[in-house]
Amino acid sequence: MNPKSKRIITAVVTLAMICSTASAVPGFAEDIQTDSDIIFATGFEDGEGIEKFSGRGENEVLTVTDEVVYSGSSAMCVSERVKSWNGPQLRLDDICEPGTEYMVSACVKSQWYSQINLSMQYTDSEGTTHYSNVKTISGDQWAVFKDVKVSFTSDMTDVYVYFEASDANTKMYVDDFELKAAPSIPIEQNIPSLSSVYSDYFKIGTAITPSNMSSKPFMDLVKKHFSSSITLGNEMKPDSMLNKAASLSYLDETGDDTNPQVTLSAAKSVLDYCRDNNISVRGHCLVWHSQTPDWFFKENYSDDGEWVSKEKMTQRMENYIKNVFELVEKEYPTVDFYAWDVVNEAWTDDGKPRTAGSNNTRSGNSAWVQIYGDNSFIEYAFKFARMYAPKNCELFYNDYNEYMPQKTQAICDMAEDLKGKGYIDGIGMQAHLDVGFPTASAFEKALSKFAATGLDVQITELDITTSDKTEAGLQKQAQVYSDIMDAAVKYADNISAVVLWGVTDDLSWRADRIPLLFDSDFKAKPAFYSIVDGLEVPDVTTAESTVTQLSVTTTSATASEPAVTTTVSAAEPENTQTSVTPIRIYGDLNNDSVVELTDLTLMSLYVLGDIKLDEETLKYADVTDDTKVNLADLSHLKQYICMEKVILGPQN
Ligand code: 9MR
Repeated sequence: MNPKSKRIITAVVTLAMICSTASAVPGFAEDIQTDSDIIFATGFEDGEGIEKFSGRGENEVLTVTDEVVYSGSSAMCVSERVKSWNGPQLRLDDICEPGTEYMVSACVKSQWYSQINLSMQYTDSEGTTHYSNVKTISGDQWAVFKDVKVSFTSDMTDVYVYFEASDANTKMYVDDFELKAAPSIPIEQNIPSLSSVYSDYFKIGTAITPSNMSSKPFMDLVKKHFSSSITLGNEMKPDSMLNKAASLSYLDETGDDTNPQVTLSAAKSVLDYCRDNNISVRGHCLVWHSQTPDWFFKENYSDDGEWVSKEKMTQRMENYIKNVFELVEKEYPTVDFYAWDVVNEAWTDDGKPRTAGSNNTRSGNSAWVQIYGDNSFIEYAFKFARMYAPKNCELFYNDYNEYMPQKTQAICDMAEDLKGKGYIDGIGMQAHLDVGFPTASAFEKALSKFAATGLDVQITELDITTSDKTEAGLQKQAQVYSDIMDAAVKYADNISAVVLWGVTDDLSWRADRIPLLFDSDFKAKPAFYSIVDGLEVPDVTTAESTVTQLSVTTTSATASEPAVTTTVSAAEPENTQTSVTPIRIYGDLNNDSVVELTDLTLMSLYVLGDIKLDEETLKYADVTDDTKVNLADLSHLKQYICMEKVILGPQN
């Protein structure tokens, strides 16, 4: 059914549901818990609380200072840092409970301009230590981390929260540290369930990680809206599944260095949840240049070893894929792994294989290309996946920026070839989008080409960023979400699943540009309503209330298509005490106050002659400051994005 024609019933139903919520759920407002338990808090006045912190390296000295403070008269000073990862840490598993969500607030400053990370460390049940950045703030002023959510599970030990700064050899200061239990906020029960609303079209799913499971409201949202499909955000990627210690032991015992051993330990809590709640899983992902350890590709499984030969790597790849499918079948025989991303992100935006090398040395490089010389490893991966995957499991190629014309073509060509060989079932469009780029029609164009291959298509990682966090910005985001979902419904016959990359904005990988359907208080955003309005709500009866469907006609609002060269309104400054007027920076082509891949994409489209840029944008695109915008600027911007130390724009 045409999605537009379905906009008859439920724009109003939704409105009725929102309006009815307060009265339909008695005492709803009062139920929201706003007070939280403080576990530990200190402003370091007179050195109070400093003994709870320790240095992460061997050298740091933690003292009380009155020279650099955020509030009061004291702060903690961390000196003698010799590495960027040196900094203060606080052990959590001594003072917090597993499976419970906490919030950390702190003001942190580096002596000079720096990128400051609030991160976590834990040791898993197999003794491996893991580190993850939870939130990053850059600048030369105090970074104010406010209510950053942290949690851990019962199989994690030696759990720490810590701060690090990208520059070594500088002092760090911490003030107003607070650790408290997160409040449990009830979710909105009286809104339609996304999975149900779209049940006639395709599965609706999301990506979660084990730490999300500590939040009851978060998991309530998962259950209500995304219970048709779950992807593990990180825990079924090669670096989580490949078990180096077991692979080395196997090599020791057998002399065979072609049989990498695998584990599902990182994925356990989420997979147990899917099993217990009968939720289907998208396996993500088997073969990828990123989040894959170097030792997998090296002689003797040594990070510093020589690259192995193509023949040996093909044997390793076959055994690895076989071992993953066998382990999944052994440990989770009842879980429906209905799809697997067999190969992830192998084509560049201009439709070429990636550059050979280690992604761990230089971001974006591919060890697969290093060994095979080209993208011929893709066919091997699909061939082995087909050999070892269960019959009902669909095998996908998955990628981002799928709408870049040369990339679309490269994926279609590859897919046609693999389809002819019977190896591939579907194409995954990650769909990490922004309100300013690409247009929904550009996205739909790629979707239509993928659909034309006759393969299944899935939108696998949908999120749409906006830097404008005002009501107008949220409305624009809602419109783009609506346009993308309309395109998906239009091609519903070819699409089996649409998966969001996360649930609430604050826990998204792109949290600073609030790309998801629910906010940090678990409330549905305009984007949510924009994608349910116009579709029938199958059954909205909830334990709390019954909503009557109204048969009143309404029309949906339309917004003009976002132009490529957007005039972006000021990004809302986050985690700063006073608001600042954003200044346009060199390299920021879409004027959203950050320089990142979207800007690179825009620049490459311009350099290829596919789009035009206005004069103002061209000024900021001239990152080499030579009054031209050409390949040199593209390469310069790419270096910057790959974290190489280059200056964008005029040198002074
Ligand atoms: O969501 C993932 C984030 O937590 C990781 O830090 C990041 C590191 O590569 O990977 C994210 O997931 C990626 C996904 O696996 C593939 N497509 C892009 C996603 C965002 O980077």
